[in-house]
Order: sequence, then structure tokens, then C-alpha cells
Amino acid sequence: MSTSGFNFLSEINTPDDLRKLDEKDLRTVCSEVREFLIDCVSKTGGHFGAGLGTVELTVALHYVFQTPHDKLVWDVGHQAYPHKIITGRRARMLTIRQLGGLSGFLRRDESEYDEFGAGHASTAISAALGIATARDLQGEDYKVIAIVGDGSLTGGLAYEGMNNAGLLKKDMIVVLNDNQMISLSSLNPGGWSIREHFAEMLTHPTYNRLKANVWDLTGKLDAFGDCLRSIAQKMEQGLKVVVTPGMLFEALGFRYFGPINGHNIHKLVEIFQHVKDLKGPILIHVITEKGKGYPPAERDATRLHGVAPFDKITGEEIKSNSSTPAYTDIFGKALVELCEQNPKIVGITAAMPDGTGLIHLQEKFPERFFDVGIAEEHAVTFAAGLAAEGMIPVVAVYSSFLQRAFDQIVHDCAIQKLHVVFVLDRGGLVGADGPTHHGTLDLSYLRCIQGMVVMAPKDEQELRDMLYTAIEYKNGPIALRYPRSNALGVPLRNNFTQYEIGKGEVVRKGKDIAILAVGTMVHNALEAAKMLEKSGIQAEVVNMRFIKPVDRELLRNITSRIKLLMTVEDNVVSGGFGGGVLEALSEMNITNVQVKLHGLPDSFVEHGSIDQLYHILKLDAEGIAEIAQQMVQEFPELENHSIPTTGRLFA
Ligand SMILES: Cc1ncc(C[n+]2csc(CCOP(=O)(O)OP(=O)(O)O)c2C)c(N)n1
Repeated sequence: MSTSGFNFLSEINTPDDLRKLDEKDLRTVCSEVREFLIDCVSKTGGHFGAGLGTVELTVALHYVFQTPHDKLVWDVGHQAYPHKIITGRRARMLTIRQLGGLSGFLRRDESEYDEFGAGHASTAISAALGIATARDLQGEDYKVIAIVGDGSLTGGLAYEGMNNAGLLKKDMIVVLNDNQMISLSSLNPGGWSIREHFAEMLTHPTYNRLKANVWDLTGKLDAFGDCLRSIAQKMEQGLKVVVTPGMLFEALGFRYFGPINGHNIHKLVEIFQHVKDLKGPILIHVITEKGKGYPPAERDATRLHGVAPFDKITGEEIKSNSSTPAYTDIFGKALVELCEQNPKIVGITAAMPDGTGLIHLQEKFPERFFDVGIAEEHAVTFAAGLAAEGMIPVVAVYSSFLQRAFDQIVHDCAIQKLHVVFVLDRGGLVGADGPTHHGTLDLSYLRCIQGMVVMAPKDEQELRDMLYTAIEYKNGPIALRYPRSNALGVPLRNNFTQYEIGKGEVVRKGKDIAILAVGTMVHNALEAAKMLEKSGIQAEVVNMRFIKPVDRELLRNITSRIKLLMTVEDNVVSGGFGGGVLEALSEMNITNVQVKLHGLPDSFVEHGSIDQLYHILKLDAEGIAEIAQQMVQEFPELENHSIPTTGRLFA
């Protein structure tokens, strides 16, 4: 995109160019960065509101600190588009989140200014402390600055980092970017904020009642009462200080500066210049507004957190033409229906009420809805506690974020056989968010846990039925996962069906090769079977439904008829569904078959559109058919049809 109309931005190719400018010009630079950002994201989509809020912060940081010699460590990275714009990537901003284009987050391999990659929250303080420690051990000299949002500060890891930083007393700066939004909920856009939390405490009726009672009592006690009153007054002042955010950070060993208006570029420059040579851990509390400078985003910062391309004038998204609902909504609504029938069910999200569909529950049964902040580990153990007392907690979480809570699933749920229902959204490839957000490991990390039941629905009706099955199942933790996409559009029944645990179904009969699939890969496998049929290959397609336990009876039946098996999954092959099939075959001593495991590779898949990525990885119908055909050609003696075994199957 051209920056020819911009006075300063067109000349800023690195932060060095920025640092050559007079400080009085920085306000104009900020306006230009903001305008450029709005223009770009309106065309590409992507994370938006957070970046609008960090424009001044970013410009001030690069102006004062000698980046990349001094190291900026951004938490999550979704707020770092302005950082990309002024660190040499302006010309590529229109490629962001597209195949082969810039990442939507920060990546060490993308730029020397990206000191530490992220995508998941709450990592910046620990990483910055590690970098500062390495600096000191290696006798080097540079500044380390972590930039972390108030939302990311709800994650325990951030406090673990701060606690350790306070102990190690390393020279480092944490910038707390406080926009008073800790959760991505359109129903409750602010969530609660750090400041409000403390302010609330001081204005809380109980606190004030207590204060009044003490006052009344001491008033009745003559001179001694006066003395007590003066102590109480001092204590109150003390309490106010003790419970302000500053004191919280000071208690953790940080020197606190703030709060500072994060949109006043000159104040920011001044404070950074003031603290940059101070010793020990420093925390600068900066107040910003998410969506700053773009009225539609200021009005609805949650909606404009992450956006599709939109009309710059109105802020309205340019609609995709899908007419079917997203799996997320199917789940959210089904959960409400089940909650109406069963008062024991509650829903838990880790700061993603909209993204997980739990917003429907929040609307209907707010008292049975829990948004715990960006705290996946806590969400799981909190659920385990609820389950211990007979509630039925449904933990709705993105597949890649649940990676954080592996030990909590094992230690707090599985070992104690507690009935916690895990609903994983964004299983499989998520597209534009890329490797940090792809849900490519869940089948592996769930399947390896002893006693865990793992399901994946082939369509939206199965999703409803699996949710019901999971809620009715009482023997321990149970999980279902589905992708980030619109559902297939199959008609929905009003009622729910309970599946027998560990039972799959043949969805298409065949004789030459059996394609065993899970989740929405069943649909692709069915399409592949149609393609194969045109070439004379009769493929059986099996919807296994359960990744664990694997349907052994069905496997025995299929392998008695068909000797070529292919498993298909949108999970890494290592430890995934296909591995489970192999284990079952081995257990049953079924050795006279050839099995091909087809799934995601042992490498991190880049960003791109979901369709592009599945096509490249041969997990779309065409790719599955191609692999199946190769297998039939490779092992002709194991099948009993007569197709030509050379030549391309598809034009
Ligand atoms: C472990 C993890 N859980 C959930 C998310 C999804 N997520 C992305 S940004 C965000 C909000 C972060 O809040 P904050 O750090 O204050 O940034 P803001 O968007 O408010 O600027 C959330 C919940 C995530 N990135 N990582």
C-alpha cells in the first residue's frame, strides 16, 4: 500500500529513521501510523482494536530505545501491527496473515525486531526475564522491555515471571498496557479492570459498612476513642495505598510508575527517557483505549478485536457468503438447551466467551457462566473442583490454548476420574492465525491420557449428540473437538441422541480400501470416495466418531473384508487418531493389512486460508483421493479390483 500521501511514514523504513525526527513531529507520525493501520486492516482483516491502542506506545518505545539492540518483547503479539509498520514491514502489510505473507503475530524468523515470538498470552515477562538474565551472564549491555496487556496479566504465568523478576532483581522494564479489557466478550466488553477492581474494593458496601461501624464505635469511646479514630484514619489511608495496583507490583519487587496516559506521546517519551537507565525491575502502568482513533472500534472494541475485511467508513464487515452457522454457535446453543434440562451443568471459558460460543450461556444463565480470564490451567482445576461436588462443568476452550492445561487435565481431572466435559473449538488448522493457533495436537495430547474419552463430530448434528453424550457420561473426563468453520448445513433434530462410547459407523460401503476418518475429515473422505469411484476404486468410508476408545469390533469387521486401510485426521500423525488405530490392530493381532496414516506433518504449519492449507497438505477431498489411489497402486495384491494402476487420477 502506498504511503506517498504521508509526510513522515513514507520515510520511516526502520526505527532509526524514526529516531532522527524531532520529538514534536511524533504526534503526526502517530496519526499517520494509525491511518495506515486502519487502511490496511480494512482490506486484509486481522487483529485491529489492540493495535489501534498501542500506536503511541509503539512509537515512543522505538523512539527512546535503540531497537533492535534494545529488545522489545510483546505479549501475544496481536497488538504489534504498528510495530511491524515501523520496523521495515510497511510495504508487506497487505500480505498479513495470508499464505506466504507476514504473520499476524511476531516471529523471530520474520524480523530482527521481533525478539520473541508469541500468539498465546502471558509469556512476555518470563521471556524478558530470561533475555535479561542471558544478557547479564554473557556480559552484554542492552535494555529489555516487556509489553503486556491487562488481559494477559490475568494469566498466572505473568505473575510467576514477575515474582521471579523481583527476586532476581534484573534490569528490565515491564510496560503494562492497561485498556481495561481483560476478556473478549461482547456482552461484557470491559470485563473488570485492574483499576476498577481496587476502586471497587474501596467503595464496596461491606468495606464502607465496616468503616462506619468502626467510626460509630470509636466515637463512643472518649479520648481512647479519638486515638483509635486517628489510627483507623491512618489505616484507611494505608489500605488505599496498599491496595492500589502500584503497591501490588511494588510488593512483587518492581518499582512502579504510573498510571500514564498511553495516548500522550510526549508523556510516554518522557517517562521512558526517565526510567531507561534505572536499575532493577521497573513497571510502567500505561492506560490506553482499545480501538483508539477509529470510532466504530472505540464503540465496540470486542467486535473489532479481530476482524474480517471491513468498510472503512461504517466499520461494517464485508460479509462472507456462508449461509450455515459456525460450529461454535451450534455448540453454544446446544449447551443452553441442555442447561435448561439439567441445572447441574455450568460453562467455563478462559476469556473467550464469544470465540467459544459460551456467550449464549452467559446471556441465558449468567450465574452458570464463568469467565476466568486468560487462565486455562485454572479453568480446568476450577472445573475439577466443581465436578468433585457433583456439578457438570463444561470447559469450552480453543484447542491450542488447552495445551497449557495438560497437567491439570491429567492430575486434577483424569487421575481423580472427575467428570469434566472438554469442548475444544478450533481443532485442526485455523488458517490465518497460523502455527500458534492451529489445533493440531489435541487428539495426541488428549488420547495419551489414561481413561480419557475423545470424540470428534462429523457434522453439526453429531456435535449436538456428542455434547449430550459427554454430559451424560459420568465416568471421568471426556472431550470433543471440532474445527473453526461453518457447519455443513445438515438439518438438526430437536432432541439429542446418546452415543455408545467407542462406537463408529460405516458411512459408505466399499471393498478396495477403507478410509477411516474422524471429525470433519469424514466429509472430505466421502467426497474423495466419490472421486475414486469414477476411477473404479470402491472406497469404504468410516466415521470412527471416537478417537478413543477406538471401535475394535468395527475394525475387526472391516479388516476381515478390506486389507488396505487409510486413516485421515486433521491432527499431527504423531500420537494421533491413526496411531490409536494401529495400537488397536496390534492389540487384536491383526497383521494382514496395510495401513497408511494420513494427517498433519511433524512440522509447524504456516498461516494461510484453511482451504489452501488443507489442499497443500493433501487433506482436502482431492488430496485424500490421491493418497488413497497411490496406496491402491502400491499394494495391488491386497485389493481385488481392476483399475489402471498408472496415470493421473484427476485432470
Ligand atoms: C493462552 C491464551 N488464551 C487466550 C488467548 C486469546 N486472546 C488473544 S488476545 C486476548 C486478550 C488479551 O488481553 P490484553 O493482553 O489485555 O490485550 P488487548 O487485546 O486488551 O490489548 C485473548 C484472550 C490467547 N492469545 N492466549
